[in-house]
Amino acid sequence: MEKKKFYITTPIYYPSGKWHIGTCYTTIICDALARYKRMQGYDVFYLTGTDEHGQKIQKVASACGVPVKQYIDGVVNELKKLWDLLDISYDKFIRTTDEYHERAVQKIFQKLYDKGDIYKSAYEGWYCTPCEAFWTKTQLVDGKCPDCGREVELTKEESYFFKLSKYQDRIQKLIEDDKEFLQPITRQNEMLNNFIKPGLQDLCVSRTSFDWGIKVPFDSKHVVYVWIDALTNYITALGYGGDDEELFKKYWPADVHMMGKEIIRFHSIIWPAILMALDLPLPKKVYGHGWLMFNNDKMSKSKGNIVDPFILCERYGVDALRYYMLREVPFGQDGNFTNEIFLKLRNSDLANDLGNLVSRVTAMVAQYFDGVIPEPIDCNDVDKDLIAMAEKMYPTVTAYMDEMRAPEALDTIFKVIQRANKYIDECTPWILAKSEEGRQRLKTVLYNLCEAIRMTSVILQPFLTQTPAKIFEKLGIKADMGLTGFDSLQKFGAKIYGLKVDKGEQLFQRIDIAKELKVMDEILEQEIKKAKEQKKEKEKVENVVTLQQIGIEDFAKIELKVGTVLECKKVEKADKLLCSQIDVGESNPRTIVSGIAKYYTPEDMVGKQVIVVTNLKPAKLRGIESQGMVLCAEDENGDLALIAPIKSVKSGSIVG
Ligand code: ME8
Repeated sequence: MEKKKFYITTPIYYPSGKWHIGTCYTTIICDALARYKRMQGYDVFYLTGTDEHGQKIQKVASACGVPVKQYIDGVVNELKKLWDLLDISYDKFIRTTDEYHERAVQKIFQKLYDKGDIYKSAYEGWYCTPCEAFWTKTQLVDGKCPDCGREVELTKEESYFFKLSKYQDRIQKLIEDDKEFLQPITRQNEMLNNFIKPGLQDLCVSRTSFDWGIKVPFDSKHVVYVWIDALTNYITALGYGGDDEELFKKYWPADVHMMGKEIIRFHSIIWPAILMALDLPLPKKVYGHGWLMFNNDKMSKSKGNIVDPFILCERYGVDALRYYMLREVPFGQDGNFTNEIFLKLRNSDLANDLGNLVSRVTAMVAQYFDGVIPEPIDCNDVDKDLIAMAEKMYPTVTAYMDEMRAPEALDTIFKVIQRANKYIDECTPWILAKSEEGRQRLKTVLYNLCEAIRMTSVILQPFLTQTPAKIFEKLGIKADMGLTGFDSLQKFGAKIYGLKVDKGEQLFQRIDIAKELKVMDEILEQEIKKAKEQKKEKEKVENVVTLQQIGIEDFAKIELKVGTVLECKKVEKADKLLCSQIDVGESNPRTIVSGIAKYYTPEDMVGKQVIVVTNLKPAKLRGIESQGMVLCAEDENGDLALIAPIKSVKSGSIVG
């Protein structure tokens, strides 16, 4: 029988270069789902990748003085390392700079244009360069970008538009009628009321103000702008628009597009409209998860309040991080990360509940039965309770996973683990071991415990990628024994007796929480310090790169002359200002006020030659009309120096 397919995607990631645990959330949850479905026998295709075009990335790369592609290659390598570290089992990694994607996007753009769904017009809006977003005037907050609070520019440019408005009714019907399409359900009203019902506007889908993008095939002045390039990755990755569409035929439509809540709008409105325009089937589900916050605050690179997944995995293990992510973020809501809860959860669930269970049971098998799992003899009621829970576990967890409720799924598994620990206390193996009759009973007890451990380890495999294999090894279970797949979960009672256990090392060493918290706080402090420094650096770079290049004719508009300071005095009640009389070769000296009193005394100034901007509009400073500006250089520490010719020249000499 042909396997059922399951196509799951994460968004493509911006190559922003600093990865925090929040960024890992989408890939980890998708990974657990993909692994779960694979173990259920589905033919799974799990797609992730990177979103590499746009002005922002072009600017960052040019600020680093590296060709854009080369810069991104480095960042993408780092991201792939992270996914490897976290055992993300993706089947394909798409980059929007991959040639096949670029070609397919051009074909798609052409097709939409030929169909009349893309047309040329002009766009006028307020543009925020760092966010790469256009805003209408009413969306601005105090005249600034509503997302990042930075300055915006009024921009008008010729653009191509996608006729989103044409699909308004069909999109509304889709969200209203297909209750499965957009999940969780709360998002449906949000989309309907905030975006769809007020009216969908046509969408700007090309830009001419930068060139780091895919060229519009019939108009090379334009590059394809963000969403047509980014969203179509879900089909181009399968070969749509290329030479071989076999994967596309097999896997499309997607079963789940998973993403954070901030980009649901694009996936539940724009993406289906593009697919409608292309006459393609729609994805079955768009799922918007909540955010992972840090100490209840939004994680952000610029705040520095980010937790580095590389550090966490190195210190506490990959499974500890995966466990936290899957366990702590409730269905569709925001989750919170604190170092303390992370460490406590690792100690209580992984080291105590799971780790101790495994080490206690393997130690008892070693002590009482020479390390060989005994064959059970009979069952009593206490056994039945444990057995019933273990047998119910698979259907319950499956139902939760079908609804993407990983926390409840893990809770179900850990309840069985806790039940097994309680079972030890109820059965008191150490007392049973003292009598011959007790030893007979002990066989059943230890078998049941080993079987409960096996079953929980089997079902933990999609969630924790390293611990289950270690447990199987301890129980003497090999991959080819048919004891590690989901089909072995239907019934309690697998043939594991006779296997030789190996207690080996502890699965999770307990952590001294107070001590570790100190270490983590120190790491965080350093991150925050680093972020502050980087922010300063970045602002400087942004200031430099946002200045447009000018032609010589623009430079010629500025008149610069050498001046000689004849007199200089402090400006009253103004600590920073000096007022100088400067000879710039005219009939009278100019009065010029400068903010340099912290660096130069009036005595220092007299007799000095300086460079003066002589055609600057006069401005009043503290009631004095300043008739020009003296040029200075300032370094990043705020230290300041006057600019002067290196040998004395005639006052009024032209600089240029
Ligand atoms: O949005 N908690 O890329 P991206 C949970 N390129 N999830 C988080 C998170 C947090 N603190 N921070 C980030 C993009 N994410 C676009 C997508 S798709 C056609 C284009 C998640 O790198 C975020 O919600 O900003 C998203 O799902 C993923 O990381 C990539 O975000």
